[in-house]
Amino acid sequence: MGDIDAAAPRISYVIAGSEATGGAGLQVDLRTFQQLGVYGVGTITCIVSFDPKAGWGHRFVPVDPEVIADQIEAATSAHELDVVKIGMLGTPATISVVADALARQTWRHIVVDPVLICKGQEPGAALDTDNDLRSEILPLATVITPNLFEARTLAGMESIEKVDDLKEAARRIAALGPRYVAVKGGMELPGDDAVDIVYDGTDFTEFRAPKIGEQRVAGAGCTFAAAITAELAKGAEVLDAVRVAKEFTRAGIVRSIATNAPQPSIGLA
Ligand code: PXL
Repeated sequence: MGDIDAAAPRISYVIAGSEATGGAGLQVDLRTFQQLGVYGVGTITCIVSFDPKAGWGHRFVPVDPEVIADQIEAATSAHELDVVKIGMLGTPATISVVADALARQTWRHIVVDPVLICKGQEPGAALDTDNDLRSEILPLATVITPNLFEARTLAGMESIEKVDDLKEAARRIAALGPRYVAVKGGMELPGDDAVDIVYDGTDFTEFRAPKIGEQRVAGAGCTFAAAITAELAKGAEVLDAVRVAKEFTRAGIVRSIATNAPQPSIGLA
């Protein structure tokens, strides 16, 4: 005890929102890092506290941009960080401070989970946030992991109903600058399987596994992107990281936890 561990663990960094029930956001990201054997460091961008008195609606409070910058300064000064996941940012001011901080060093991998909306926000503010995310953060990404809603929004498509639509969305989102696009079909894409498509600008790789249950599970998207991040931190190639992340997320969904909130929460894989 007391000695510095020469074989220190790999570190994964996450910049994301706190979700107070523990079912999504930074809490899920850090649990995922831990389960996959990497040391997690986190910066909080906003605080989401669902309101049980009002149908579990979103209450959203952004963290002051200066406090976000301070957290990033502390984390990046204490550790040699080179792999980061970006989760919910929430406001144009947050996007701007995070984009500036990311530009201050080189990163081996930036994984972006493009969390576009929070129901507690004004629609106009949400549109500005989407546009800034598209122009300031997406081009920096090694991997971006949109769900169907986010893929429709980012690709400007009215509907995504089959695997070919996932591919078209991936193609259009790749044109915004990320190196790999992993579009998640999830529960919503019709069919018996949960299908994900990864596009590297040239080739498509399809991942599929039978759907589990009928209900969306909170935190699955956060887990998927965090697991990709952890695997990349350990040195995996992107497609291998996605393969592990899909299996890991599926295992968490199988063990999802019933809560008093409307959706079950992802469990430990
Ligand atoms: O699952 C998307 C998500 C990500 N991050 C935070 C959230 C949510 C959904 O509620 O609250 C902080």
